[in-house]
Amino acid sequence: MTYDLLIGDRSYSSWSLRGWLLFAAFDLPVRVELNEMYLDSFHERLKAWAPARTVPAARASDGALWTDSLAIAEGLAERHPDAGHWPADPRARALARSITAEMHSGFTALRGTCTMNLRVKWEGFTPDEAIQQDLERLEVLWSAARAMAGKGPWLFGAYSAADAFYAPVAMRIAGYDLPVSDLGRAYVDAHLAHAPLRAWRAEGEAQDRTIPSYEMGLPTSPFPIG
Ligand SMILES: N[C@@H](CCC(=O)N[C@@H](CS)C(=O)NCC(=O)O)C(=O)O
Repeated sequence: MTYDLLIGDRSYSSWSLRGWLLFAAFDLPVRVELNEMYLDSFHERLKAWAPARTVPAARASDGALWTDSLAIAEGLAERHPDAGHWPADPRARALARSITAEMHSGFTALRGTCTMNLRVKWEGFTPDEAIQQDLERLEVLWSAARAMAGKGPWLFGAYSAADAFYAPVAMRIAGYDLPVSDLGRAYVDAHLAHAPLRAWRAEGEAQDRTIPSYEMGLPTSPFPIG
């Protein structure tokens, strides 16, 4: 079985990052096709992946098509049960699925205001009340995962799909210098040191495209991955 994955710009597309990590962090080879987001060619190319309308989208060589990151997680877990997308323990697996689904459907203030940008660190960003509530919720979920399964650095011991889904939020915490607990900081640092994520970011830097709508109008310093 081989796979193709359609992604957007690595520096900005948080959903693409999740989708790609579901392959790369689980040693599943995938052929990647990048299309620069929001150009006419991006929307044009997506038509060939219909009914996909957004990235990521993944296609298997047997014709199966997943048009959403959570569907990619479940599709790969179903086809590669030993790859480790979900924890082996049923209770941990239930929690991992729950917090992954919550990331997929929630955290709208944090995700909406603090768009992922792997090109710079923003200086002087002040989180509003809604973002602070999202950060508090993150701590609740991360602590619950650790209490059930975790010796760290990952939420459920070994890297799981839950970590792939929380990787972009970890990048936002790093890139906007958002306040988190020591436990949260250690988790963010684990993502910053994660080899697949570093490789993804380096490729985004090599692409060297700035999308103006992702600019915050704040002073910047280098993004904290070397
Ligand atoms: N629910 C989707 C969300 C994907 C999504 O919103 N992707 C953005 C890029 S990060 C996109 O393709 N936007 C293009 C558009 O909305 O036209 C998933 O989890 O895969």
